[in-house]
Amino acid sequence: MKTYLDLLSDVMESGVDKGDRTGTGTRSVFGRQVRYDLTEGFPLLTTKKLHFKSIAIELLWFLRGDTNTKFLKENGVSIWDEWALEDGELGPVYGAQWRAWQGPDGKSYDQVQALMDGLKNNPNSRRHIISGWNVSALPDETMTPQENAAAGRMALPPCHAFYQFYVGGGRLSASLYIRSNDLFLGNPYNTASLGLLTHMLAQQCDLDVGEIVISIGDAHIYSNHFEQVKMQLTREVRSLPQLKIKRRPDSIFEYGFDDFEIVGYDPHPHIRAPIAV
Ligand code: THF
Repeated sequence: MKTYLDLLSDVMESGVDKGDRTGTGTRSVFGRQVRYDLTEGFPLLTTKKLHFKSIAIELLWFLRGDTNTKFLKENGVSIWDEWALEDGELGPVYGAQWRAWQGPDGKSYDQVQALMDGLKNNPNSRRHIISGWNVSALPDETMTPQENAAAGRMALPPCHAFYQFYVGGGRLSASLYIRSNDLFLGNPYNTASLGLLTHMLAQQCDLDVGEIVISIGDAHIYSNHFEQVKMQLTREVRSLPQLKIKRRPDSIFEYGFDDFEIVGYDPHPHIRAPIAV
């Protein structure tokens, strides 16, 4: 995960300081790409302890088509609480777009099922895509996340907006475009989440895993994370853990948290940082 530390240094050294929506202030660069070879281990950050459960539960929540924090809460995950309504609703965020994109024809489109069918029946396709960027459901930028959710719009526009998958040489690779990436808190989650999804899809399709490639638009470090970043940059990377999937569920929708085991994870201690809302 040296790649990640290099990206942090790049932003600290060559980024520009600017204001942002949350009023916190960031240092950022524009347009970067990082890649991880999944055959070398599971890309779970070792220079800071990550809560794998939050990452896995969030991904299972997307795959359920769920947009209410109730399921997250029941599983002890609070990472979406800041943007939700009192009843947990977030409007048509990731889960809704992945599993039930509403077409102008009144039809509902299940992009994950279509992806599974495509990977199995037409692996060479160049259209293995899941898009979260549904323009018609984007928030009204003059309103708060909660006001948008209450109005049936997304509380936040998708950050990890465009997924593409590729089958070649018996391996499944994944590419993800993240339009705006909180490098200290969000990026390690996004990386591990994409790694986990790729492993799950590969298992369902009887493929081996290949690479994950993440392309970032606005790559930023919040100004109240600078000290944490500096501390992380003093740490030595350690060898990556392995992901074990303990059974093969009948479909991509039937995985549970207990099906996953992270083996050999030996990270440096957690570093606390405030999330910008
Ligand atoms: N907003 C901001 N500012 N950054 C993000 O990364 C982000 N997301 C999601 C939506 N809005 C965002 C939410 N994802 C944490 C991690 C990911 C989140 C939100 C919060 C976080 O605070 N992580 C703590 C531990 C918390 C825990 O696991 O319970 C950490 O130290 O990693 C990007 O998709």
